[in-house]
Amino acid sequence: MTSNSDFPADFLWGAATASYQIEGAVTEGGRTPSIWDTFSHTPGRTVNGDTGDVACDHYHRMGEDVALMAKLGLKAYRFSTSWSRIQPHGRGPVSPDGIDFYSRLVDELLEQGIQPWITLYHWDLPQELEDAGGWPNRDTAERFGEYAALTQAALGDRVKHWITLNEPWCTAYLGYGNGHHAPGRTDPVDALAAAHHLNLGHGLAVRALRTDADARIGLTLNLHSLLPHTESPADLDAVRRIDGVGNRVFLDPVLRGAYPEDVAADVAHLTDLEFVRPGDLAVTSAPLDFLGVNYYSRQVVSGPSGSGETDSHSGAWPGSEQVEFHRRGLPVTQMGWEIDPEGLTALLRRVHQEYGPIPLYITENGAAYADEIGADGAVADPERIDYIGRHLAEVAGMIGEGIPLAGYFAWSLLDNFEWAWGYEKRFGLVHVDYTTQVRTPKASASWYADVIQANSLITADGTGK
Ligand code: GBH
Repeated sequence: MTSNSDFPADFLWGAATASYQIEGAVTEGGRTPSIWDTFSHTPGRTVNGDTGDVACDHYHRMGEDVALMAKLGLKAYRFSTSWSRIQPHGRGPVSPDGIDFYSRLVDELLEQGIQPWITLYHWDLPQELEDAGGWPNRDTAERFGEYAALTQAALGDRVKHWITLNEPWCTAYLGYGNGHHAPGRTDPVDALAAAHHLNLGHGLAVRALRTDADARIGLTLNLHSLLPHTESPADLDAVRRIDGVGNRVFLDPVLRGAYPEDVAADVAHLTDLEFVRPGDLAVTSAPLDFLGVNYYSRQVVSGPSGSGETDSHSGAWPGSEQVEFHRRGLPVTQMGWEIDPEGLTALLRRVHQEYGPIPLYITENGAAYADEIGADGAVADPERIDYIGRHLAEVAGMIGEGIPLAGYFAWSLLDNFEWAWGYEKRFGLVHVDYTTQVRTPKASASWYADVIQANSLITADGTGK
């Protein structure tokens, strides 16, 4: 039987994590500190002073975690490698213990028939490279290309799916613009230079990874799905600006080989982009096999009006700090992010029309809720099932209209260290008790397993829920 709720036979069902959010074991196997170790250990930077020192202790419980993935029936697992675990000084030789950890993980995944999808950079820059200037320093891009080559040399015989960067918007603008993320720097020109060097590092990594003709290589962006507050010229211009510095600054150099001219004009009072050197755009635009998109919410923006909020966002939008963000009063998740599944379709339609044809994957989508283990020992999380189900319905619809959407990775496999929010926010399909490290699959985990098995949103009990 086929219906609108069915997925193509080869649709890739996955779940995702990131190294610093789950591994712990931060001083083991030759690993040196990353910027997130430094940042989380700096008083006032994370909620409750939480750090990733132990996190989900995945480094020591990897076998158990792969068994959970197998029970879920995952076809693919997206995880990130910790740069300072693999190459402790950010340059020079690899750590055999670091390689060994990921090598064992890859072997266990393959044994269970789960495709390993490696993200090479999910925000944990080796502190030594930050001390040398971090992403605003061009050399970091070169170092990243080298680390990509070393990681592939160690794992590329078994790993064929590679994502260079996770959400360079966050690294550049939250790390160097508003300082909400490591390394906590706040300079708009540094933020823009970081954005360019991330794009360049991406291109250098693609070049390195292409030495394996079988490698499938992509980039994951947290693209912003935007609506104007009103149809006024000022609000439409706010959409253009946020789309420019938030989306097109990352899409265009990679998929079109050029920076958008309107964004250069928007930031001209800050910088003439002297860090973009001749030849760079040929590197950033190396052909890609897929684009990964992480989607959580849609944003409504306006020009300066006084009725929205700029605070939490200013600094995250170099050159467009005056743009305001508005709430619509939609239901929100534990993060306070409004739930808007249609925003995903609007976003991917646009990406497909303007940047296609390129295969697309949802490399993250999910929701945080304050999940607790009930008296019966189970975790009921109907809101998460509803959130993921509604987004998957959009995915099915998009496939139906011909958008080349080839897979979906739920964020996240496990509850984990939610960056500046610490352990308070729980995104997992699997609950983690941070005292005992006991894993308890939530109701959403068995629901997701049913969806995967049925390859359809109409699950075993026929309700789709
Ligand atoms: C991802 O970042 C990360 O890749 C992942 O590590 C993380 O755990 C996960 O998401 C959950 O946070 O304030 O309503 O305007 C997502 C980061 C989320 C940043 C959405 C911008 C804007 C939403 N982005 N956010 S809103």
